[in-house]
Amino acid sequence: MKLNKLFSAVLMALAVPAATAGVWPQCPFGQTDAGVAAETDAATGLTLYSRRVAIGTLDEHRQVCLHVVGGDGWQILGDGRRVYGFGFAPAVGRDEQVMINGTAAAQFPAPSITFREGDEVWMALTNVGMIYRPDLFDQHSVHWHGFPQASAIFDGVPQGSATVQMGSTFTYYYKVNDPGTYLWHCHVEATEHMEMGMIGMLNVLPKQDGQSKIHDGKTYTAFAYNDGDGISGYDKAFTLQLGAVDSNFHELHEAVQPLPFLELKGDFAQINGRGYPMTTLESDMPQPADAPAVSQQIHSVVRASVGDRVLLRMTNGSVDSYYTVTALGLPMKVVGRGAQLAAGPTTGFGATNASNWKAAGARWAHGTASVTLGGGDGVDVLIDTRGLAAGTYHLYTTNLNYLSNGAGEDRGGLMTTIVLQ
Ligand SMILES: [Cu+2]
Repeated sequence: MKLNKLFSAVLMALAVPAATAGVWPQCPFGQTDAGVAAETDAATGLTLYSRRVAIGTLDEHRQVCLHVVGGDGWQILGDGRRVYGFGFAPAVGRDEQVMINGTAAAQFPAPSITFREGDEVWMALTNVGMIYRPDLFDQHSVHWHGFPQASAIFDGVPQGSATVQMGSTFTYYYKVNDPGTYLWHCHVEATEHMEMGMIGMLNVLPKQDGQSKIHDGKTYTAFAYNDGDGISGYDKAFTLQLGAVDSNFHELHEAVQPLPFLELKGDFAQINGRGYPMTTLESDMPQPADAPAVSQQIHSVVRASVGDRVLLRMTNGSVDSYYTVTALGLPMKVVGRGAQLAAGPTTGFGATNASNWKAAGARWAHGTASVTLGGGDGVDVLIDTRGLAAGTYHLYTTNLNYLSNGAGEDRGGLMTTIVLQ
C-alpha cells in the first residue's frame, strides 16, 4: 500500500512537470490576437505571423514571428537513391507535439523565408534531436549569413553566441534593415551541418517595393534593392539555391561520423535540394521511407511570360564547390551581389575617394552570359525577356562534371528549365 502510494506520488511528481514542460517560442503577440496576419508558404508550410506596430521613434513596421525545428531526415537524390541528412523544418503544433511532428521531418533545403525591410523578427528554433543518430547530441543554431545582427548572441556562431541543445527552444531576434538575397544556416559544426542539409535561402524585400519606377521603358513596383531608379525592378522573382550532396558522406552518416571533412566533395549537384530532372517536377517529389512527409518541397522551374523581367535570386550553399551557371539564349544582367545593389558606396570613405569610385554610388550592374558563385555567395540576376521567343530554355552549370547524378553520365545535377509562355 505504502509502495503503491509512493509509486502514485512519483507518477504525480513526474506528471506535473510533464504536463507543464513544453516548447516555448517567444513572440510579443498571440497568434490569434486581433490584427495578426498569418501567411503560410504553399511549398514548405512555414507560417509567418505578423502585425503592424509603431513603437517610439521607429517607423510603423511589421513584427514577425516564426518557429522552426532542427533535426534529421531523408531526401531522394537525382538517381532515386535515398540518403540521410540533418535539416530544418517548420514547427508544427504546440509543446511536445512540436518534438513529435519534427522528428525525421527535415526539409531539403531548409525552407526559403522572405522578410521585408523594417521587420522586427522573432525566430524560434527547437532542436528535436537526430532520431536516426541517437549517439549524436549536437546542438543547432540559426545563422543569417552576411547579415548585420541586432546582437552577437543572435548570430548563431557557437564560439560567440547561443546554440540550442536537444529538447530546447531558443528565440532569435532580428531587426531587418538590409534588403537583399541571403542564406540562413546552422552554424554548429558548420561544414558538416550545412553539407547535411541545414541551409536555405533568406530574402529581404526593400522598402522601395510598392513605389512606381520607370526603367528602360517599363514601370516596376517590385525591386531587389532600394535602387532609386528601378534598375533592379522585376515582374517575377524566383529563388534558386545551388548546392550539392556528397552521397558518400551522407551514407556514412547513417552509421558513424565520417572524417576528415577535408575530403568532402559533392557528387550530386542540386538546385533547391534536387538534381535534374527532379528540379523540373512541379508536382510532389516521392516521399522518402522513414520521413513523415515529402522532404524536398521547393521546385526550380522558372515560369514567366515573354516581356517579363525575371529576377533570379541565386545563392551557392555548397561547402566545397564553385558553380558557374548560364542560361543559353537568355541575356543575364547582374544587379546585385553579396546582398548589395551593384553600386559603389554613397557614404563613408569609398564615396569620397575618387580613386575608388568615379561618383558616389557609381553603378557596376552589367550584362553577362554566366555568373560564378562561391560557397556562401549570393547574386541577383535579371533576365529581360522582351523580344525573346517563347519556349523552354535551360539554366545549367557550365562545370560539366556537375551535370550528372553521381557517377552516371546521363544528364542530371545542376540544371533546370526556364519556360517563357
Ligand atoms: Cu545544426
